[in-house]
Amino acid sequence: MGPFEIMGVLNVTPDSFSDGGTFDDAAAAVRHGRRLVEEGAAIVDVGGESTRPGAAPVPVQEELRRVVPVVEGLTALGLPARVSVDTMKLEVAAAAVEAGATYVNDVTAFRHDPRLAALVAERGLDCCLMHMLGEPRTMQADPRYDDVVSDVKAFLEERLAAAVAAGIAEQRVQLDPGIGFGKTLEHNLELLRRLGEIAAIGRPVVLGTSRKSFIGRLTGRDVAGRVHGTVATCVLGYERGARVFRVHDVAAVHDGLSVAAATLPPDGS
Ligand code: HH2
Repeated sequence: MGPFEIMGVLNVTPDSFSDGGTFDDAAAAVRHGRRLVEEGAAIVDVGGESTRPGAAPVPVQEELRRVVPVVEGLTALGLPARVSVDTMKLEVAAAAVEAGATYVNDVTAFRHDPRLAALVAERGLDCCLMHMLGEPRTMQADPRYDDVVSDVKAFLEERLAAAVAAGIAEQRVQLDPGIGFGKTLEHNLELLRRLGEIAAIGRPVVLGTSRKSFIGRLTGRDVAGRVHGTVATCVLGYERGARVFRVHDVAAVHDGLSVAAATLPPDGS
């Protein structure tokens, strides 16, 4: 892995908060995935279920119908990038892996279905374990922590231990503080300020700030206007130890991180 990796977001959903409905045709989604890689994505994260606050769960057959053809299409292109599947469902992860995905991004960190951990272990896949308080339907209703950074860190350490206990090699695991998942504006900012405490766990930190509402709160911009704010969070996150950046605007973030990486030592110290 270089000094940083970009995970390009490819949502094949009618209702994602920033790109919903744009790529609900598989061929258009595959074309966009190729473009993300051309712009610098090392991972393309294919998702068929929105996890925005208040989102309704998607039936498994529908999620399979959305995700599998896109993973197949991207794999067939032989791109210089890994394909990731953003799902909490075993059936969807298993089918995506059969279609060529080698990375599982589960926003429940294997709590929704622990059999996902067994799949990742057996197939030697990479995975991202993310912190979320509650579930998407209700997570933004008055989230509370003793200390958000310590609580998130303890959670990620516990989920890392559970993943290793399930047979996943530690070097396959990346950790994500879950910006916006059961967090107020102040919780998100505190996590970004003290991201180094999460990086100190010793696994690569994934940061998913892209176009999120806290950037809108700070800038007054709608989703399409949040790219500059997103780049700022990625550059600062990189300085504080994040190494994988899950974003929609790959070209802009790649530019920002290339400059940041050239001006900072690669270990962020
Ligand atoms: N954020 C979203 C979805 N998946 N996965 C990880 N690891 N980290 C994140 O921060 C993260 C994630 C939400 O963003 P998006 O995919 O753009 O929207 P939606 O959930 O509405 O599809």
